[in-house]
Amino acid sequence: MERTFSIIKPDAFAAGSAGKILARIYAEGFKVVGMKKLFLSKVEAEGFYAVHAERPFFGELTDFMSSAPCIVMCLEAEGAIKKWRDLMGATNPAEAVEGTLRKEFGASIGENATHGSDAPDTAAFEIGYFFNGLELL
Ligand code: 3AN
Repeated sequence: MERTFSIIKPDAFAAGSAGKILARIYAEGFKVVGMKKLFLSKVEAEGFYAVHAERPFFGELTDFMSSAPCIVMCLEAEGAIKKWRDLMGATNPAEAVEGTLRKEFGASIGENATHGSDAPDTAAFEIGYFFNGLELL
């Protein structure tokens, strides 16, 4: 079993899409090991996305992620990292295939409904950024 980290981003949460996204998560066979609703501060969003600090969209990205509440989750499944990224679809919703979450719920490359870890090391960092061990029992 593998764990990954996911976010229902502020755009999808504000649009009332969290329930539909959670239904897809369960339907695809993930176990929701940890889950909480948060309203990130700018500093918390910057810490989470520190790997993107030099990218031109860093300010826009962290403004957006701290603009409204979101839901953070730790998901568990066989091959969870790839499985969740496949379910999310391409970063740019315009390029995401039919049936993916970003295709259905994403509006733009910045406001793309969901986040998912891209590798085991980033999953470990991201899960640990938001959850302690007791919250993942
Ligand atoms: P992914 O989330 O699919 O792994 P990354 O790691 O390339 O994509 O980008 C991290 C996040 O930064 C994306 N989820 C997206 O919200 C945002 N992002 C990426 N590229 C852009 C861009 N050109 N303009 C605005 N935001 C972007």
